[in-house]
Amino acid sequence: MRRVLSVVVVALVLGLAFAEAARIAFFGGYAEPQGADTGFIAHLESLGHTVTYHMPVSAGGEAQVDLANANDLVIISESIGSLNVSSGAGGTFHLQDIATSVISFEAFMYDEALWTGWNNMVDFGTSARSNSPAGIESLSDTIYIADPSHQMAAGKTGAVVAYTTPYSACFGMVGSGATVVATIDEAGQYPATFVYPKGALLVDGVTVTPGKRIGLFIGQGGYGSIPDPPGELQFSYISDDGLALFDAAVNYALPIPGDVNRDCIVNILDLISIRGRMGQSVDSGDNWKADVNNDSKINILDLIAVRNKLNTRCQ
Ligand SMILES: [Ca+2]
Ligand SMILES: [Ca+2]
Repeated sequence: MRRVLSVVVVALVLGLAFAEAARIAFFGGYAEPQGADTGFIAHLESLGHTVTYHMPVSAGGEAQVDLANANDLVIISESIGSLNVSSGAGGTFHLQDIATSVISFEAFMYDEALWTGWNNMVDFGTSARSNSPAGIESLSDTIYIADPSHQMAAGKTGAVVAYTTPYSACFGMVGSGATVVATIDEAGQYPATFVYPKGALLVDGVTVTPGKRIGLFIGQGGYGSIPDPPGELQFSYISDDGLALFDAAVNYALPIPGDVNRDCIVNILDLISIRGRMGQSVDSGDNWKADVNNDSKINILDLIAVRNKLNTRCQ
C-alpha cells in the first residue's frame, strides 16, 4: 500500500511538473541551427519542450506536412528563405490545410500563407530598412500592445521594450479575420504580432484556416539597407519582456495541456482517449498526443496529468 501511495505521490508531482511539455518542430535556414535559432531552441528545451530542428528547403513540402502533423506546433524562423515553405512565389503555403498551430517570424512568407496581401514592404515586411513604410523606417527597441486582454500580450500594456538593442520588427497588414495583439508603431498602423484563430477567414476572404496562424514581431537583418539593423538576429537582442511575448505566443499556440483530442476542453473524453492507448507505443499513429507528460510512455502519469487539468479550456 505504501508503495502504491508513493507511486501516486511521485506521479502527482511529475504530472504537475511536465504537463506543459509539448512537441515543437522548428524550421530554420541552415542544416544545423545557427545564431538566434540556437538560442530559441535551447530556451524552448529549458521549458521542457521537445524541439526538433528542420531545414524546410531540404525537407520539401510533403515532409513539412508530415512534420506539422507529428507536432503540437511549427515555428518558422526568419532564417528560412521566404519561399522555402510554399510552392514558390505567388504559390501556396505548404501548411495551409494543417490543423497544427504555426508561428512565423519570417514576414516574407506571409503573402503565400494568405495572412496578408502580396505587396512586398507594403502588405508585409520589416521595419528599419531603407524601403520600409514611412513611420517605421527607423530601428526601435519597442513595440506597442494593441490588445492587452489577449493571452499573447503576456499581461503587458502600452509600450514594451522587446529588444535589448534597437532592431527591426516584422509587420503584416492582416485581414479582418485576424486579431492584432501588438504593433510596431504607437499609432497602431503596423501589426507586428497577430493571430488568425482556428476557423478564421484569411486575408483572401475565402480560405478558412484549420489551425492558429500567428505572426510574431521578431525581425531580421537588413541586407545592407540604411538604416541597417545591427547584423543578423541574435538571441541576445531579445529582451526579457520580448522573450515573455515569445513564450506567451508559444503557450497560446500550443494545445492546452491535457487536451488529447484537441477539442479545446480537457474532460472525460481525454481520459478515455488515454485509457484506450495505455501501454501502446507513442510512435504509432497519433498516440504521441496521449503522452501528455511527454515521457514517451502512455500510462497512469498521463491520466493524472489530464485529471489535474480537467475543465480547462482554450482562450
Ligand atoms: Ca479534449
Ligand atoms: Ca506519458
